[in-house]
Amino acid sequence: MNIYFCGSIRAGREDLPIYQQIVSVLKIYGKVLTEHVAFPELEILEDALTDSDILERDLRWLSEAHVIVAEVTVPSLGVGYEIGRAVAMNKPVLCLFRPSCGKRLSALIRGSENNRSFFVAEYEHKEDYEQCITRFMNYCQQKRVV
Ligand code: 6IA
Repeated sequence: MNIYFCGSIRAGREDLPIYQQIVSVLKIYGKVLTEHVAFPELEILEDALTDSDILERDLRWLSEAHVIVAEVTVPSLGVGYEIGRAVAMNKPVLCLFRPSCGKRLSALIRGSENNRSFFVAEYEHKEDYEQCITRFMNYCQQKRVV
């Protein structure tokens, strides 16, 4: 299974430790195409690429992905864009949101929830999102998305 993980980069890296943990959970289920989102030294690694190279590469991976998992607590234009493109490609999307951040999730993300192809899960602890990811992956396998 190809998994596309989305998390904030230029919008702020404060949730990086959580992205790292999520990626390690996702790796149980398949290949994480965008593991670099959880790399602390991303800025150095990616310096060789122009922004249009990054966009082109990310869209190629998005089209190769079977499922999308996005951590949406830090509001990121890039993550919102990726989610919108994934929906347009009819890919199943799981958004993970931490309510204790004190902000409300965008209506465009929350409003997309349909419990069929677009899921929003709230979590506070690792066990919560582990469970949500397991349920999402099992659901996608049953639906033969993968
Ligand atoms: O707007 P943001 O930068 O927060 O968007 C983050 C999302 O867009 C992530 O889920 C990534 O998949 C994608 N993305 C945005 N920028 C990059 C990037 N930049 N490299 C790979 N994916 C990206 C290079 C690092 C930069 C700080 C020099």
